[in-house]
Amino acid sequence: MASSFAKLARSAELSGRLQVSKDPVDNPPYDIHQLGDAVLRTPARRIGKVDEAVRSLARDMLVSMYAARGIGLAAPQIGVHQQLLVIDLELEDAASPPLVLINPEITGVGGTICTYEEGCLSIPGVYLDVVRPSVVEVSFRDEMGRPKRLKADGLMARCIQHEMDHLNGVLFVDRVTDDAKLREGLSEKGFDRADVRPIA
Ligand code: K1U
Ligand code: ZN
Repeated sequence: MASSFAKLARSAELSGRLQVSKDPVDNPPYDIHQLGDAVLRTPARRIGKVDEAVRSLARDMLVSMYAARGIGLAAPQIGVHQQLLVIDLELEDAASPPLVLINPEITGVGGTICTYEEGCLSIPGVYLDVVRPSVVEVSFRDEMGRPKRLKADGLMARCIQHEMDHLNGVLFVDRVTDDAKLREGLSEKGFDRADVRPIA
């Protein structure tokens, strides 16, 4: 059985230089902005050079995401308008490296059009059905600036599309078609329906 240290070291090796603990901390580096805050509606800019500053930001985003017990986080959620997002579907597995996507672009969608109940760290406590393609292909740079391609399905495909929406100033509630459920879900948690920008 590998020790925790060995698992973390392997994780760091696999994920470049982004070794962070997945244990939630009490004082994360960033607060997460909530629905109604204009920063969530500002499109993110492409990142030029992938350097230590970008890796440091990605590290801080991961710590903030683990603290909030999320599986994804996009830079605009912490008020940073850069095309950077992090995803980790294996919160309980220290050996499983997180995914860092820089300047991601969707190069294809497929599978079926499926419905899934989404949540968002920027709209805590609200979980509503959203319809999206079940498979997505994405090109991006990793934390070392290496060009990558990924074909994802299931929760990973869902999370990539949700996080990429954040980079364009779009929130999952903008895609909810059941307006009664949307109003009810938002008002239960004290959010304002007027802050939703429905996708045409
Ligand atoms: O972008 C975010 O705010 C993160 C969001 C990602 C996401 C969740 C569900 C569907 C699509 C995208 C979250 O992590 S919300 C928290 C959540 O739903 C969750 C947390 C831990 C385990 C499983 C789900
Ligand atoms: Zn979100």
